[in-house]
Amino acid sequence: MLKPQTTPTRELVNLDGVWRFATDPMVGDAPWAATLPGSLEVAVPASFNDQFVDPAIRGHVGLVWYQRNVRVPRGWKDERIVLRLDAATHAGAVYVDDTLVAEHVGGYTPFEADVTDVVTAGGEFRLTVGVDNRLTNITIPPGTVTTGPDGRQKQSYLHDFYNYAGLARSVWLYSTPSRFIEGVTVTTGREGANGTVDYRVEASGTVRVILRDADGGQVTAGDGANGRLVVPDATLWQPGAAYLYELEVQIVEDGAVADTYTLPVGIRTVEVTATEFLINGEPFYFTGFGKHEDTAVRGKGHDNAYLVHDFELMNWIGANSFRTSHYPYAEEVLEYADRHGLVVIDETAAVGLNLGVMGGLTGAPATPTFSPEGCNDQTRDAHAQHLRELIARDKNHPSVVMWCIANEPASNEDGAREYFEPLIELTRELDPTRPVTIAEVMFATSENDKVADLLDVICLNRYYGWYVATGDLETAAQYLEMDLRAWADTHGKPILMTEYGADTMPGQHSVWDVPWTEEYQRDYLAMHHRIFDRIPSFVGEQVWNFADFETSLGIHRVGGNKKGVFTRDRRPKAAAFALRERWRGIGNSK
Ligand code: GCB
Repeated sequence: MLKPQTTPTRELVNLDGVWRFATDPMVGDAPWAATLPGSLEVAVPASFNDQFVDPAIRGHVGLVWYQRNVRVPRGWKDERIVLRLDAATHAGAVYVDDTLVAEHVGGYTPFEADVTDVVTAGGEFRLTVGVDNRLTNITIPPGTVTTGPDGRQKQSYLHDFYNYAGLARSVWLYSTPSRFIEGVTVTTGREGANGTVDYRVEASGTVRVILRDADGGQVTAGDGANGRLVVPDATLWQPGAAYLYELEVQIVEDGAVADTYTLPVGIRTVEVTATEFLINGEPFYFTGFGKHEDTAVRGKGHDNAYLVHDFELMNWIGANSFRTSHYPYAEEVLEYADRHGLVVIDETAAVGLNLGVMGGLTGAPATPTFSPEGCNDQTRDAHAQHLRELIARDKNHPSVVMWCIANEPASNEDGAREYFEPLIELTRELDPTRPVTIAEVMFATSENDKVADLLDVICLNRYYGWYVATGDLETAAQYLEMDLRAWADTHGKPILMTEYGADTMPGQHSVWDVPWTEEYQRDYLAMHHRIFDRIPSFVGEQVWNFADFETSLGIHRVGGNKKGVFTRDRRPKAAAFALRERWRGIGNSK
């Protein structure tokens, strides 16, 4: 599914704005059949939760309803008309007047409906979207809904960020000709100084492609739905030095262009050896963060000002990469990374597939994660579907260099291999060009882990000096080094630290190693860096987290997770300056 765009043959209407809103208890049986009752309105794109002060809305579990009227441009009489939602978290049902036109499960990937037959050019329709925020053992991410004594539903989940929901990304109405380009896939390579662009177009009709350089000059062209374009003396897409060509795809009918779509193309290669992560054949060392889509009031709502500011801060601090922890981010984020040369580890929403963590934290006997009541075949089917949608959406982004198919699953438990092996195979089948990884939980060691040999890169989330050996950086350093060396010796694969971090309250200070102080966060990170620099197969460090973020309520969190190097409103803590010194010195490779 192509991201909609305006071209000489396509038009695009953005439906963001302030919509009518109601939660399920406020509406009758068929809320789509009439104007929603009440006077509530809600901003789109944004999670609904924090926009309201009523706790019953913020914490509502179940369906919420979004509605607005839409006028179809009058010039679209002979066009194919499509309604597209960039995301509905976690499931959406879309009605055009009284007709259900689309249903979708999975909160972070787009979906669309061909509405040509149910709307009229020049006419108006009532667009209603029911959004369900419930997570169960067969959704990705998983969760549990229970019913309290008063009949109210309660949502619990095993991931450490607030279950923001709603329409957090844009909604669009767009037109295409009736004969249209459905999909484009590009993979790029190098032959000496030349670049190669292998392309595959899904379309009925005669296909022609034109490749232009960044100045708009034609480089080469090709005929047919599949082919290889050769770019003499190609300018590569490189970390920190992005360069994008443009592939214009056309359907040509009787000598005229019937449809056209333009895709930015970065020519680059990614490979992994036993000790290195290579981009364009050069060793790449990741510096950066695990991030979140999280800001005050908007929740997970995509916001272009935060997009720009976050990338500016990452550039300031010397971060060359980030992981889309713990779900696919808005496509605008990847497009920006493509244009600005940031390297992305693209993660699925499979977070919290780990019932053992719960046991570990509460002292309760752990329930097996991979079991009929836990993550079962249906969960895996949902996970597979999510992978298909993610890779279909993100496969063409040069910034994306690796798929992370889960965060901290119980890869040490029985059943993990049976659960993950088919998903890893599926990922490779869908995209043979990028390495595959999982971010490994601390309970999964080089000895008891059941999936690491199937992965290309070992990504480790570790909290020595925080959850383990709290306040004792010397002991923490010993544990860390033992752990990393054991992984290096056992697997012979590159190792990337995808999480290490310490909660920090800005303004707390101490001359000793006192957790929560700004000095402790700084020294904790410095201790890690000393150890990382001793491990030859180490390929990068991504601190947890870029910024403080909202979590569910609990005794382990004070106003959310405070492991940010920046506060939630993006002010630097002391550690930011220390990281800047290290990372600006490292550049892209060590
Ligand atoms: C983790 C998780 C991350 C949490 C973090 C923490 O291991 O992957 O989602 O936020 O630890 O701060 O506890």
